[in-house]
Amino acid sequence: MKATLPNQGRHRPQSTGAQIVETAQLFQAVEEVLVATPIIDIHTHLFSPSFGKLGLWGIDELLTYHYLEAEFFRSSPTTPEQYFALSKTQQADAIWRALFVENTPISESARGVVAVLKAFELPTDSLDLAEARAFFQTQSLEDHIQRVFGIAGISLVVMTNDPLDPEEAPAWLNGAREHPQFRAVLRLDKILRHWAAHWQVLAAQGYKVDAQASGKSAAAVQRFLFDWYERMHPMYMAVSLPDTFFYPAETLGNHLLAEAVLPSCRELDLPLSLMIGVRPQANAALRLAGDAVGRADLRLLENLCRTFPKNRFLVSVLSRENQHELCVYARKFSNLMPFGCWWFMNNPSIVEEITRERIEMLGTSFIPQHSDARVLEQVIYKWSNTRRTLAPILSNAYRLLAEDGRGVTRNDIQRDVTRLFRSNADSWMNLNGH
Ligand code: FIX
Ligand code: ZN
Repeated sequence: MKATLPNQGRHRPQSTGAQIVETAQLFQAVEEVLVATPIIDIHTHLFSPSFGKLGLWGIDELLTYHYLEAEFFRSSPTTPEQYFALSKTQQADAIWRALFVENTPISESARGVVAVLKAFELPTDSLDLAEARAFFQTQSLEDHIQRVFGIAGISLVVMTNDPLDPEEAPAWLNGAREHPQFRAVLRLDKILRHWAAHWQVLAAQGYKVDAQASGKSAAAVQRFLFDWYERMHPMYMAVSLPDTFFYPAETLGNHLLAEAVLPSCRELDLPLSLMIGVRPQANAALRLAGDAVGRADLRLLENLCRTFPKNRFLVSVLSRENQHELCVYARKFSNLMPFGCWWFMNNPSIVEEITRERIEMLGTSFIPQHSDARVLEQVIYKWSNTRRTLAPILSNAYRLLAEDGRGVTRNDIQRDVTRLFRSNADSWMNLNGH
């Protein structure tokens, strides 16, 4: 006797609000819902206008993005020393010439710049940047932000804010104005990874800390975090961790993580974002472009999620080899939320693999993507690429479901896309539906 699959033979009551979408129409329905659903971008390096020059935008910043700098050095005889001695304009001209004129811009990051130029109806094959520069120079930032967010289909970006950054901290202390579409994050790398170089800044501000983070240092760090929580109202706390990071381990960073950061996150009801797998400065001559990737021992996640069950961990991993383990750990611990296809993962070939295995193992209980945008207009191509990559993946998941006995309505598709790109973040970060 042929096994019957669940629901086979029984007619599922029509879902309210819409009919079952025919299999042949699934791709179009998913595409339309993805385009129509404003996305919450949960990790960027963007800044709202009140941070002035910290907020990067325009063609010269787009071209001198560290992803493109790394590619430039492979297609030009210019050495990093020679390049970094140039002005920003000269650097952008050099990158445009090498990657967009002398070669075809088919890499993910180069194609992204082409997509931005096209979005503003600027020429995408000019020999120079005169017309593009003239366009961006005539934009007023607030209007430009609204236009960029509209094209990108995003409602909110979450920033990366470092209370120990000498340029950024004064902006907060001088009362940086909150912006409804830019929410803050309390970034902790200088505390958890570079304490030796930064503890004296806290001490100078009156926090009773010492070089060994001994005695009441952890309590003082907690007070520091509470004070900055009041200033920033962050969505979460965050740290980027090398591939060699492990927990537990007798390290100063782990001591502060367990005794200061995680208790503060519990007290303030904030997730902690762990971005794991950087091999810092594999080639320091490339500066921001010099970081590489390494596979981490993700048993650290098992240990953290089990040891701190009342903490919520937002996790992105940089090694392709770690992605599958991250999905398995997310199945074991509901206080673990995988997010994004980070950095070297944010390429369609890998985004497809990661997203398919996440859907297969986690359903819609994960956050598929973040942009990591450092330059405002990058959200345009990073989110159009995400929608382009996800539409076939999600519609294929629905096709398989239909073949196995259950159709979906447009309401089902809207509910799923909203969960993936909004309410998973909203519920974890108390965004209150922004
Ligand atoms: O630690 C991070 O937030 C990383 O995303 C950055 O350090 C990295 O340079 C980046 O921008 C990757 O996209
Ligand atoms: Zn980042």
